[in-house]
Amino acid sequence: MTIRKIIHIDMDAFFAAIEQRDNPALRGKAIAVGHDGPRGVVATASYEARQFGVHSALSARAAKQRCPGLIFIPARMEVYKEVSRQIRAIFQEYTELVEPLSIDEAFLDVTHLPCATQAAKEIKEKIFQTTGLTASAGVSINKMLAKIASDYQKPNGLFVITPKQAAPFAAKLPVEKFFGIGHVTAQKMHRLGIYTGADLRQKTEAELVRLFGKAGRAYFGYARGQDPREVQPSRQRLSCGAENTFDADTSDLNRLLEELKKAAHQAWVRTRRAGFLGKTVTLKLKYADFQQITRSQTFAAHLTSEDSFYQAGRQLLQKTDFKTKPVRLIGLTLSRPPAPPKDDRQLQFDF
Ligand code: TTP
Ligand code: MG
Repeated sequence: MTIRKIIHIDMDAFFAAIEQRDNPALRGKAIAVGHDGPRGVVATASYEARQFGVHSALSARAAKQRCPGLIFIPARMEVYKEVSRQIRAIFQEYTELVEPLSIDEAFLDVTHLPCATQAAKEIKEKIFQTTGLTASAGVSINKMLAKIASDYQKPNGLFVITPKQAAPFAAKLPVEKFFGIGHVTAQKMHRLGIYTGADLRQKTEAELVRLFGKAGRAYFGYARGQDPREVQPSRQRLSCGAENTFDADTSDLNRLLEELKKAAHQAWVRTRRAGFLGKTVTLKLKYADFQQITRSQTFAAHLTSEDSFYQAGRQLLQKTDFKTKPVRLIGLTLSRPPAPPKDDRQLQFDF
């Protein structure tokens, strides 16, 4: 059986870190992102504010009591979403198997890579170079342990739980750290004298199922450092493009280039919004007689600018019959090949 390599990435104090990045006057200060009103709540707090006990979901009122100098900043969701798209584009450079959990965290299955720890290190660096923000990474053999690992050395952490360490690590964990064990279940476990993974291991699977229902089976695995849940990629987009039909058919090169530029721009804006990366450019033409043709070119690397995208379309236009056949529609698309099939043959495990 293949041992999986899972990375969990979680940005540090996400909304607050972005506000401190964009306004140097806020750096080093106790800030909260959220609405400062009678019914306001804290979305997140800078690490400086956390020292005073300010955290997500705390009321603005309570937050200011705990931290008198606290600076409230209104949320700028569009900015946070854009950063979220940037980090997802970085994840996609490493694997198609990316499961976003929230705006600032995701699981990545990198079983196909030679070294998961190296990939995690690179991803952290790329995130910092691209966004100016720090992330914490956890690396392990499954989702549960990878998520616990990313939290272990926050902020700016990188923590690895190797295949050998998985079971002993889980044995030491307090039960509330396990996936899906909330406050109520933890209380019930405590009443039964179960405080850690090691305590959980004393119970048989049948006993756990009797006590906790179907979830008991999962707890049985968690206590041993096992978690069979797969990384579920968000449905992958394979292409991103734009096309327009003209008011009048044309064979005029300048007119066609103008339309091509427009389509390239529309398509490029879409790719940026979706965090989409692709190496293949496809030009589509529909001639006046409704015959439709496509011409494609695949590059060695992802396209990185609107101009290179447009220039590729321009080259492709030369390979068509536009001079002799008037054109009624032009489109330009960036695409990527579907994910390769998973390789189950890996035997060696290098973390
Ligand atoms: P988290 O990753 O839970 O928190 P965080 O990134 O601010 O801090 P940490 O370093 O501990 O990871 O959530 C990501 C963002 O989601 C957070 O910056 C703000 C938003 N959020 C809310 O709006 N409300 C909430 O209750 C939580 C938990 C998060
Ligand atoms: Mg976070």
